[in-house]
Amino acid sequence: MQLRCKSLTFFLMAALVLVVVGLVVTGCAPKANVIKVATVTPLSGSQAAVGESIKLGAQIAVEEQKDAFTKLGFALQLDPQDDQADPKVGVDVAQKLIADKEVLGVDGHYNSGVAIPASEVYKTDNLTEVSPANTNPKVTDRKYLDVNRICARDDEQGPFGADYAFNTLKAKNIYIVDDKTTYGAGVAQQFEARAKADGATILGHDGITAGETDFSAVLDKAGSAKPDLLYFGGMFPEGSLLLKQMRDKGINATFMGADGMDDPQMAKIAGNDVIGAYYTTAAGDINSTPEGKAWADKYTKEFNQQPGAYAVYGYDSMNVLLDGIKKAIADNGGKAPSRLQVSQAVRATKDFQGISSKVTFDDKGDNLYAMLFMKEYKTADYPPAVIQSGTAGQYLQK
Ligand code: ABU
Repeated sequence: MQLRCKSLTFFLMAALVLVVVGLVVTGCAPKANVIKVATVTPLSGSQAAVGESIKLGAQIAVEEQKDAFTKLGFALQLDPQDDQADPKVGVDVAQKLIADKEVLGVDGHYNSGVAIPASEVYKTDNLTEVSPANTNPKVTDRKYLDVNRICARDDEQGPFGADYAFNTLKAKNIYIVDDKTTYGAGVAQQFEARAKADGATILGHDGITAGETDFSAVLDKAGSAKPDLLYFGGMFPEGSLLLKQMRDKGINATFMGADGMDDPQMAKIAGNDVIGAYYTTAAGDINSTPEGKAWADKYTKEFNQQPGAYAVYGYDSMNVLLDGIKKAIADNGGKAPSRLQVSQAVRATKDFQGISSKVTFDDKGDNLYAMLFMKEYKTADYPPAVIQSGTAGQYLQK
């Protein structure tokens, strides 16, 4: 009898081992409850530097929160994706993320022109997005439950720049150039509307193409109009070259851009020609608070490079997302929440204390605490000095 019992135990143990080995070999091993959160930013192409820094900021947040998720019974994983700053690629990435049911949130995108079409895909299954840097009004004006941003909007940023140009820099005659993208043309149009309302004369408004490197034609036209100030709506790869070529041609108008210029690459490309240039941005000076400086030091130590302007916004956006997921898990009795439950929890974010800013979303997904900053390159060193700042809402286009 004892022998039969021992044989049975041996048989059962052997069977268990075989089942486990079989599951592992066939890839069907029982998995921990996985929750994935994605970053979607440009990780290749001319805007890769800014996209990489947002991703690395988000990576810090995920690493910090892994233990908390383990205690809740979930394996938290970062899923970094490259949208190449291209709307078509962004939509393909969005479709891939929608198909992966373990993905519960997206930290991104960087480019408004990519985020807008991609969000039409996320919307099909309520996959929530928190953007660190999309500033075009349309991103949130559609009032999608799953689209949020923690930064300011271009119908605040453009007017903020125009008021500063007209009232503080006393620029009365202005020439505008934009890169014809959703973001660049959008912020330039918002700038133009407020500058005109302030009383400025717009001498001309031309477009360049993203990826172009020779701006002679547009600069010859702008230079002959003799503006006090040239405003550029677009990104740092083109804006920095435009500034450099403007100075090479002897055009000494003041240069002003928007937050597409807010990257260490601007000074690297434009060199000393960057001195005296202004830009508005939704990203503050990370070193202006002790918490911000400690975070920047951690980033620099971990990745051996200084954080780009929006890196900490990538970190804060990810933490807003993870906070919402944790609340949705709690509301769901400790079980994995649905994407809709996560979207609802994220939208309900109130007085979340990030490093860059507090976050409370309004009914559109805009952050009531968003700020705007005017930066001026007094030397060719990044980051340039913040010379004015204020809550973004006060500048909203009238
Ligand atoms: N706001 C910075 C540039 C990114 C974008 O909104 O397109």
